[in-house]
Amino acid sequence: MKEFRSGHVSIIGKPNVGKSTLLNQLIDQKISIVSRKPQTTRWNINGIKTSNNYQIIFIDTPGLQINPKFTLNRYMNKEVSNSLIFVDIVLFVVEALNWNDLDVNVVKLLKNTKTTKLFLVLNKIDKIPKKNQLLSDINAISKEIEFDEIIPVSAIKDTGIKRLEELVASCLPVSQPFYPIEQITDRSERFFAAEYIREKLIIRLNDEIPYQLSVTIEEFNDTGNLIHINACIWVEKQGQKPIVIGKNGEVLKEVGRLARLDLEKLYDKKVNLKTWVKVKSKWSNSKTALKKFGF
Ligand SMILES: Nc1nc2c(ncn2[C@@H]2O[C@H](COP(=O)(O)OP(=O)(O)OP(=O)(O)O)[C@@H](O)[C@H]2O)c(=O)[nH]1
Ligand SMILES: [Mg+2]
Repeated sequence: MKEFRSGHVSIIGKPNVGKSTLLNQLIDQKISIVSRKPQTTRWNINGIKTSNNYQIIFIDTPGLQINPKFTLNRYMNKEVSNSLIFVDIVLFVVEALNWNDLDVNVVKLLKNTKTTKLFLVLNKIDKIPKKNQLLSDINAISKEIEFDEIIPVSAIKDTGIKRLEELVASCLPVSQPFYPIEQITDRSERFFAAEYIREKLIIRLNDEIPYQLSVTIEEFNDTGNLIHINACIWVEKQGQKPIVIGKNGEVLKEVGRLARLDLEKLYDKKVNLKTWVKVKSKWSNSKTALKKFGF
């Protein structure tokens, strides 16, 4: 019989390169929220993939920022460095043909970290018309830091993902699984409720508002067939409250409806979701507020 392999794999990179999309594709389930705006992910999220021969614990992380100004952003960067402690493999995700200073910033972190194995994952190759363009990209990136493997993928189109998974699994140490085989994440049902609401808000709202809102779950009551959820959306300024609520409450209603549909799929139960909007001035720079919001 083949020996069972198991280990931890951190997914890191600058904002918006598709780390969360990749995690969701790798574990065949949407657990990490995704949007076309940078800085969507705020917390590390474990996604667990178990097969007959291996268990991989993938850690999705926030996009690494350069010189973050707010406490929130510093905490997000700290999540990235925390994810690198005790991992077996690091997946450095970049967007094909879009290398810039933000990627160099990630290289700096990697050079200061002792990693066992480093894979370069070139994502979004579906956007590249001529695949030979990738070669010069790979050559340029390889000058910055040395990689054990280079894997071009499209997280959205599911191209190269199986190969990536198998390569990762073959490099893990022989070990018993860390989690029960049916478990797909270490995060709670409450966590996903807050995250899905935040995702719908990010997608719906413009300008700076997505960066200045946070969601807390004030009540989560599973009655068997139905889950009652009361959620509070926190904004930084009084003027943001009517924008989040919308004319006749239409924004909040639509956000609530879309979040509820996703949550019903995830829990496989009916959900009754109520949302409120409250103001907490300068929460993104307050350690006390950030503690309440889950940091
Ligand atoms: N064309 C294309 N778009 C992709 C691919 N993967 C992700 N995207 C898009 O890229 C955007 C960002 O995706 P995310 O998965 O949220 O990126 P992220 O790296 O997790 O972003 P942060 O959490 O903000 O750091 C979204 O609009 C995705 O749909 C891909 O393979 N091809
Ligand atoms: Mg993300």
